[in-house]
Amino acid sequence: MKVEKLVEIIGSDFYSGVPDSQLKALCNYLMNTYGIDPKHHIIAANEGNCTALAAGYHLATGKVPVVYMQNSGEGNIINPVASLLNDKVYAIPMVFVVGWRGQPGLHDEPQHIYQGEVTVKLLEDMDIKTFIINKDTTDEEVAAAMEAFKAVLAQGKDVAFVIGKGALSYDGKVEYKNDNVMVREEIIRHIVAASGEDPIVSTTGKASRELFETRAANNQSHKYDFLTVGSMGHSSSIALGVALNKPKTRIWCVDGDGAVLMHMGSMAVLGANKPKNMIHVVINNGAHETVGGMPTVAAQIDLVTIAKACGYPNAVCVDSFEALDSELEAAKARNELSLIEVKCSIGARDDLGRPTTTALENKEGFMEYLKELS
Ligand SMILES: Cc1ncc(C[n+]2csc(CCOP(=O)(O)OP(=O)(O)O)c2C)c(N)n1
Repeated sequence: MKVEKLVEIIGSDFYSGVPDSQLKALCNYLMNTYGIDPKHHIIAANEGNCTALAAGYHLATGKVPVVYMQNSGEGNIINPVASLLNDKVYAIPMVFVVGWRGQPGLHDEPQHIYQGEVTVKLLEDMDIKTFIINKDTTDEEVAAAMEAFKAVLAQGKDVAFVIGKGALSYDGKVEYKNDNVMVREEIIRHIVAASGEDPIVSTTGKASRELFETRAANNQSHKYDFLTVGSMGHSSSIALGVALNKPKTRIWCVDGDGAVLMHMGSMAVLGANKPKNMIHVVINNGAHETVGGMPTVAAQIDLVTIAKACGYPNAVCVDSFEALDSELEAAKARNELSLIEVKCSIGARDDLGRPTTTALENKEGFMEYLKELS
């Protein structure tokens, strides 16, 4: 169905979400229609954050908001859904629009398989009434589902439209760009050159795919890298866990700005622990590039100051390869936690592949390699 029709049928004037490639039509429609607009459309840090923000909208207006998200964000909404929205607590009505990755029967990446299997069950367990929109679902069927949903919403309960692959379309185009010049894949090549045989924990999305392809192009083993293919926002905590237990090994985290924002509390925990053997590189393109390029708020925040305030002894920002190379070497030379924020453009190669090893092979190779290190 056309996204304009879905929006008309839902009839809400406030959307908060974390972008998803499967919801690209909705994200691009919202960006073209509202941009980022405090009254109508806010891209928040994680899906729980969206849910709470939307709850505040309801408290202030009495109206029903929409939260859009990939199904991987279900974990992030469960707490506010169960203990804030639920009708045994505050009975706050909300419409969720959930991109269904890993829909059973359709091929998808490992991180989406189990989440895809439990997507509808989890919503139902959370007492959220669901309606699945697939490619062949008609506008009339969606309108009828929304009519039924209205009675549910009126009781202070929550509902969800679960969106299958290719179910939403939008003819409008949006060009996402910024003024930065460095390309993420090239940044990753420079990090790989500097890190040598050090382990790297990389973040969710194309950064990990580019790291995988960089190793292949260099004829290097993949054993150096733990690719955090799911669990967005947690790669720096994984790296911290490794670093604390391999104190003589330098551990790198290659992070994204969307991921850092998603669970930013991890920076405070990193800063408090100050692992001397960890280098945290945040590639900041101010965007959720992997899922389409929709903005994060990271272009407007000062990550270096945040890191320093969290207790990182060293934090710098670079916007050229020359500065990047020299900061990578400086971080290696000092025996202290360092953050390097790298200003990055928005975009990636069209023919970028996906890891050809399984997630389990990746873990086993990485763990075997860590055994050699102390
Ligand atoms: C909890 C959760 N929500 C949403 C997604 C979908 N998703 C995958 S990558 C990505 C964007 C990551 O943005 P960033 O960290 O800035 O990296 P970039 O893609 O820009 O390199 C999103 C939203 C996800 N994997 N997990």
